[in-house]
Amino acid sequence: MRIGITCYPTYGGSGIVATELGLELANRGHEIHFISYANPIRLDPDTPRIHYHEVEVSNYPLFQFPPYCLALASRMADVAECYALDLLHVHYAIPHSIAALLAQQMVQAKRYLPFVTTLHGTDITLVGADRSYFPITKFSIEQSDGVTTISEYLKLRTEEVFGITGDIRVIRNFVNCDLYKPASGRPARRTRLLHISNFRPVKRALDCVRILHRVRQSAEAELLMAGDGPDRGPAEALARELGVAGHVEFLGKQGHVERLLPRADVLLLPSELESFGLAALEGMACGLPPIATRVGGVAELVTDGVDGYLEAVGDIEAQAARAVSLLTDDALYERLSGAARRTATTRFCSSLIIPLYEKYYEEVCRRLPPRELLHSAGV
Ligand code: GMT
Repeated sequence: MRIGITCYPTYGGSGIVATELGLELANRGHEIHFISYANPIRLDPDTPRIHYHEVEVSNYPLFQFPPYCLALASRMADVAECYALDLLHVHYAIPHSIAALLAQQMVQAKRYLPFVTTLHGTDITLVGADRSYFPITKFSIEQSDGVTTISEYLKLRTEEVFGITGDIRVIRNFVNCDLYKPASGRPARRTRLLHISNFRPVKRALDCVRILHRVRQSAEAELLMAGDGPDRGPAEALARELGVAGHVEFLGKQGHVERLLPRADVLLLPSELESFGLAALEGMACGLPPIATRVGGVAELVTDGVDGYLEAVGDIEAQAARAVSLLTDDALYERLSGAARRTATTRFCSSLIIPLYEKYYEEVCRRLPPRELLHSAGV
């Protein structure tokens, strides 16, 4: 198929899923066209069958807010025409879904261009539910030819929050288990906790520093903090205040997470809310048991006590106690680490999940309105 993919190209789960999906689809023979304002961070544009089309948003003194959505819609329609795209697949509803709807209408004199919207989390739970975006988010979901969510939890939230009654398909996050794998010959001594996020308040990055501080009262430990965002400065300040700054390394944004993960032992995901928890899955594929919070769709990934731990949001004592036992009990660690890798390979490996997207695309294209109907409706 010839597929146009639009996502936020910056650090963030939805952009990462969209990029990895495009790369996996290209490897399986599809022609993929990324349409966005910048090259997605994990994208290597030299990959065969991958194309990148930049959206240029020109600014004019009259515009207080440059209309990115309109420039994106124009580019989508243009790319769809030039490269005879079969389908647009947009990640994160706002504003990508509306841009796809506009692009669909721009080309409809010639043909029907279907679009699939994948909802990732904050587009529903935070931004979409905001009063100013609610009606248009609901409208764009209803107008999509196909809608997927990354967890059962998010599907239920979408139905609850927006009163959506149409079909929503759950296709969970995935990981390439050949690329994300445990390090061979892991050192016997385990001391490294790792947190990866965009440091937005919802991630509770400061909790990681508090957990490290508590863990160090009974075990040797250090903390790697990968990523960047609004809570990085406050987390650095807290590490100094708690006297653990010498044991926390802030790594900034990381291009190759698959190289970083196998250097750590335990993954911390203390989020306030997480529709799935891609960082935990990538860690599990590398054999890192996650210590996560029992929120959103995380329980669809992590089975408490089997392949990781789930604790209450903000319960530093409980999360630190889990970290101490994983760092100090060899048998426990081996059991959870092996189970974490098994969960990734048997349930969330890209080889299992990508075919679900392919089948869904075929299904969406098959149920397009018949040509005669479109003609009689003036399309
Ligand atoms: O929270 C993020 O890291 C960004 C956010 C996004 O929409 O870009 O991530 C969401 O999508 C990820 C990929 O599908 C999920 O694994 C995350 O759980 C989800 N984040 C939240 O729901 C807070």
